[in-house]
Amino acid sequence: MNAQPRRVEHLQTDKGSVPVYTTAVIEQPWSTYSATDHAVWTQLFRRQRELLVGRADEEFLRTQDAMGMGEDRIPKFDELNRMLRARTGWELIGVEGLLPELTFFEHLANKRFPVTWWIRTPERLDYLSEPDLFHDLFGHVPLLMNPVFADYMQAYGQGGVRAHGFGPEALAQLTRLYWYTVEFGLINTAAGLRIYGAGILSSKGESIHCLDSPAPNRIGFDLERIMRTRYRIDTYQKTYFVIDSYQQLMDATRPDFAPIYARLTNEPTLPAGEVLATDRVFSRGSGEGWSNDGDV
Ligand code: HBI
Ligand code: FE
Repeated sequence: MNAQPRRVEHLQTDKGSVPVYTTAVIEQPWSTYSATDHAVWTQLFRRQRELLVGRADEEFLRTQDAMGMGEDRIPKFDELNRMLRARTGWELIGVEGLLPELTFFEHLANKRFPVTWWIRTPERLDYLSEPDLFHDLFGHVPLLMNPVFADYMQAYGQGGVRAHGFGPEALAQLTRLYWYTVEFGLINTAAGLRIYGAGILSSKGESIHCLDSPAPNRIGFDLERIMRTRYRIDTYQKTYFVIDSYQQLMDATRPDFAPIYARLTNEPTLPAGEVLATDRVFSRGSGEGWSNDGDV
């Protein structure tokens, strides 16, 4: 028998909030969710869906519906897995919290997406410093139904496993790539800029900020630029990177990263808020839509 799934969260210590890592793979303890757990799902689901119409990539919203993710109750991993396996060969596995990097990469390389089994409490609806079930399921899972995006996630995991031989700087660069694409990415669609990053999709405030606020930079995707750009985890992003298509992500990730790591060891990292002369900057024109100043 498996042990009882634990709820592994950051610890408050005299050094501040410290992440705790866990490696167990567990069965989703669905029958143990309380009425409050389901109510938190319902409230967050409704709130985000309302906000994300016209903000999220239309494919994300359509796929969420097609998978049967709805507001009524916390979805069952088993049910989502039937659709995922058939479509892209991915499966969800239950985990207790943050995984060590190598463990995380190995799961992705084998098309297993780790989903935290527990959901946040009503007292902390708006901000958590670690993934919970709402972030993982609502934010990450729908795009795993897209074959190109799913291949990117696998390639990322494989790259992560290889990067372990290259030392901490290579790992930091790969983490930035995940951060600025999978978690906080924007996509330039025919209808305008849209959200596809799960860290935005699961956050009310950031869903608004990333598109509506004049403060952040929105810069065209550039692999090496991203791998040099530092980020903050405790505020809204100062910069979002914009892809033209999921194919662009996959194509950028296909080459061997070894020469890139070698080249970047000589380049300084960049602060999150800086704009370079070579950046393709997106801005709101006088009309409604977004335009790309740099590359007309
Ligand atoms: N573990 N469960 C979980 N979910 C994540 O998104 C995650 C992780 N461990 C490490 C990690 N992300 C990051 O280091 C990424 O850089 C890859
Ligand atoms: Fe995430």
